Amino acid sequence: MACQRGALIVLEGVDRAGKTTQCKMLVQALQKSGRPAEAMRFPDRTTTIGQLISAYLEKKSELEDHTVHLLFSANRWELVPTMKKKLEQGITLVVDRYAFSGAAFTSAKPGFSLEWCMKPDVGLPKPDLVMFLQLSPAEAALRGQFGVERYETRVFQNAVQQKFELLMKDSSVNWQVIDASKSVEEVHRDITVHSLNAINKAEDIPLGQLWT
Ligand code: ADP
Ligand code: 2DT
Repeated sequence: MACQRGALIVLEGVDRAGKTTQCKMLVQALQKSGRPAEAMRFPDRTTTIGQLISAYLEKKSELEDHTVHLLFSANRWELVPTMKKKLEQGITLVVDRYAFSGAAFTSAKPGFSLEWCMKPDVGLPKPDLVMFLQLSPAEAALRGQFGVERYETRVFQNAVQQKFELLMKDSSVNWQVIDASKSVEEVHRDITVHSLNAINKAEDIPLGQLWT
């Protein structure tokens, strides 16, 4: 008998919203409750393409803006066969950033339309659930300083937040806004409720294609 597929669950949000913390907690909680689950993150810096992206983010190399945008997208596409295989095996994937970060970050740069930025990711596996961890810049500031990587400035992060807000207007994607200012445990509870819902629904419907 074919096993029911796993769900594709994505966490998005600005810097320090708690994405990494919550992805880890969600995967652990799902595994503990007997549901196969694995964490993924984009960019995946372990691949050859990912290493080019990582050097760019660490400011060890320069890449033309269109070029790096397409590399971020290629980094997702190169993982698609693995993702599909795992989902088909019934494994739920909990993904830290996806195409939404891709479109939001590049379109926050001058001269890039959101529409152009979305194009290379059209047709990727469509998440069953995208949770946007909402946190104000003031609250993010309480969680520590910005890091030293590219994009980690207040002005740029504010521009990115505005682009995320545009992306969230798209009702073809199952967006859920999570109040990320609550305690780690409270946020985890909210995220778990939405995730269990998505996992149950995903069992009965085929995996979709993003932005088609
Ligand atoms: P992101 O991956 O979104 O950048 P992290 O999960 O790395 O965020 O969290 C950023 C910082 O904020 C870490 O020091 C983490 O311990 C802390 N943090 C995460 N969630 C919360 C929360 N709900 N309340 C307070 N601090 C948090
Ligand atoms: P972290 O590894 O700390 O999440 O930082 N980004 C990410 C893009 O510009 N485009 C993308 O497609 C993705 C997935 C967001 C990664 C940085 O790279 C940005 C922050």
